[in-house]
Formats: sequence, C-alpha cells, structure tokens
Amino acid sequence: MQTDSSCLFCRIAAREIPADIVRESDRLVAFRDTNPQASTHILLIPKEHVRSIADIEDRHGDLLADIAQAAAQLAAAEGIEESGWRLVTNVGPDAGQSVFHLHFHLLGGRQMGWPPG
Ligand code: DGP
Repeated sequence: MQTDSSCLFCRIAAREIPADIVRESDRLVAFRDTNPQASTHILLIPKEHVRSIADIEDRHGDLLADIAQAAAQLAAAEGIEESGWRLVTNVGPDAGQSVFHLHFHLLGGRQMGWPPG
C-alpha cells in the first residue's frame, strides 16, 4: 500500500500525528475535523495515499463502497441518520481542497443549504 511520509493525513493514519480517531479498519480511518463546520464533522480517508477522488483506479476495487458504508454507520452512531447528513469530497482549488489526500467530509447535526456557496 502506497503512503507518503510528507502527507498530513498519511501521518494521521499511521498515528504519527494525533487525531480524534472514531473508526479504523484495514484500509480506512475516520477522525474528527479540527475545524468543524457542523456538530458532526468527520473525515473519512483511505490509508493508501490517493491524491483525490480523481485518482481512483480500478485497482481500488470497492474502496468507495467501503467509505460509503462507513459513513452511514458513523452517521447512525452520531445519531444523525434520520435528521440527515452530507458526504462530500473536494477536488482542486475551486472546490477548496486543501489537503491532497483523498478525504470525505461527513457533516451533520445542522441544517445545510444547497447549492453550496
Ligand atoms: P479540504 O478543504 O476538503 O481539503 O478539507 C481538509 C480538512 O482537513 C479541513 O476541513 C480541515 C481538516 N484538517 C486540516 N488539518 C487537520 C489536522 O491536522 N487534523 C484534523 N483532524 N483535521 C485537519
């Protein structure tokens, strides 16, 4: 599995940098965002270093399905499965991607507008 020792999220996944980790499996880690935009704001990442969802390849298999299932389970654990939640990933500067390791924001616990500003 490819990792990047200079990548912040690879280092969180390796537990070299502390984070409030709420879930871990053989290929995923989920931890709370340090700059929460909602009462639930969890980041889900693959342990493998992937720059963004634009770099998902066939070899990643059911990685995205695993992330979707983990997000739904975390939403239930957070008590927001009925009130609603959002799963979003940013790609590139116009979308506001600031960490170049694939991550999904799980957001919930407040009313959210659409479309995003
Ligand atoms: P994005 O803008 O989509 O690349 O989101 C990156 C998110 O990562 C942003 O919401 C803040 C969060 N973040 C940045 N640095 C850290 C960190 O060191 N720890 C944690 N837990 N979250 C971080």
